[in-house]
Amino acid sequence: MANTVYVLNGPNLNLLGTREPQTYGRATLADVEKLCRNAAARHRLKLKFDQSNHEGAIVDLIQEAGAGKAAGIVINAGAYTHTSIAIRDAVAAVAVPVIEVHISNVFARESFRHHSHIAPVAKASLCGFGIAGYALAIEGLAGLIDARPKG
Ligand code: CA2
Repeated sequence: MANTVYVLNGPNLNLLGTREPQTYGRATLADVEKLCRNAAARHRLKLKFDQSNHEGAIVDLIQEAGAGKAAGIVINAGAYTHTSIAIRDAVAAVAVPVIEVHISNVFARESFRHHSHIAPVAKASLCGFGIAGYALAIEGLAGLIDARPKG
C-alpha cells in the first residue's frame, strides 16, 4: 500500500454535478475519480478513492491510510473542514503527507467557510481550481514523494 494515494471526500460530495453547478461545476464524483486515476497513473501511484457522509468513517479511512503507510492522502472533507476536530486530530496523527483540497474558493464565500481545522495540520492546502484541484493535489504529492530522501 506504500504507493497508494487515498483520495477522500466528505459529506454531500456524492451530489457533485447534480446541484449548485455555479459553485461546484457540472462534473460528477465519478468524473473526479477518473481525473484522479489518470493523475495517479502518470506517477505510477495506485489510487483508493472514497466518499462518506459520516465523520467517523472518514476518520477510519485516514487511520487506514496511516497504518498502511500510504503514499499520501488528498482530502476534501467538505463541511467537516470547518467543524471537525476529530478529522483534524486524525490528520495530525498520521505520518503520511495530507493535502487539503476544495473545489470552490472557500475564501470568496461565507465567513464560516474561511476557517479550516485541517489546514494547520495538512502539508498543503488548495482551493478554487474546480475539480482540477484534485489532480493538482496528486501532482504536488508526487513531487513531495520524489523529493523525499531515499533509503
Ligand atoms: O469547495 C469545496 O470543495 C467544499 O469542500 C465543498 C463543501 C463545502 O461545505 C465546503 O465549504 C467547500 C460542500 C460539498 C457539497 O457539495 C455539493 C455538491 C453539489 C450539490 C450540493 C452539494
